[in-house]
Amino acid sequence: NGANADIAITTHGSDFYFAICALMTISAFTFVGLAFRKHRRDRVFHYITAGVVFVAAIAYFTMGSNLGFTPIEVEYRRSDPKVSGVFREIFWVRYVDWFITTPLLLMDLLLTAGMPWPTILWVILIDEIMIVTGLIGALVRSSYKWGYFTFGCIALCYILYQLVWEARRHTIVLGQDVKRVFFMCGTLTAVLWTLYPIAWGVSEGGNIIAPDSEAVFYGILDFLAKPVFGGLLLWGHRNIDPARLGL
Ligand code: RET
Repeated sequence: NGANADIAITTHGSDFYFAICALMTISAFTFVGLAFRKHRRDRVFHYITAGVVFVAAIAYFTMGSNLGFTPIEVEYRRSDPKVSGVFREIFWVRYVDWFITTPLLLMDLLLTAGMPWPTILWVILIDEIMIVTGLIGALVRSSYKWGYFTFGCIALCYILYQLVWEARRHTIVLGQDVKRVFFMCGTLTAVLWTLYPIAWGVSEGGNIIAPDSEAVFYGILDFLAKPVFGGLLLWGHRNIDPARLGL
């Protein structure tokens, strides 16, 4: 286990990743199954949300199998700051997952709010910048990594502003059901997404917590941000006609 990395997940970490993989897979099939209850033209939120958890299931399968990572030298060993040549397992596959799934999650929210396409595409572009800066920062050994992290945090602030302010105000004219589901899922997203840079800071960033703890931290966040978020969103949409949102 972790022959290439001095600091890698143990079998417990691997088991945890596989457990999340199972939960993602179950939710994916559930969301697809629920789509059949709707007319074909009214399934957009089911397809987007099922896609999110399918992609996550594959990413978690990869991490559980101890693949999709590269060893990156860390500036110090947690137990002995003077030792060099220590490598931490950095899962780049996370960012492949997020690059695909975070735009889909934003589409879930911004389409619910009836935002115009130019705004949606623009916010997604900013989101891609956030994910890529996180990836580059994670792969950088030196403290320049914190520069990338800062760019990513600025991007996140802009996204949260769009969600919490612009998009939320946009829902006011769309009726109680839309307002309610957007408020619930938007708030959940705002809280959870703010915790990701903290997880990054103590894992890929500062190498403060062990990769097994990283598995639990990101794993719980991803579970809440994808299957739980998705379930709430689809439930909230049960009586909403997508035509009302211009879809
Ligand atoms: C990084 C590091 C750079 C700074 C910021 C980050 C934010 C990441 C976020 C990820 C969200 C992921 C989700 C995954 C799906 O479940 C890239 C960690 C701000 C917000 C929701």
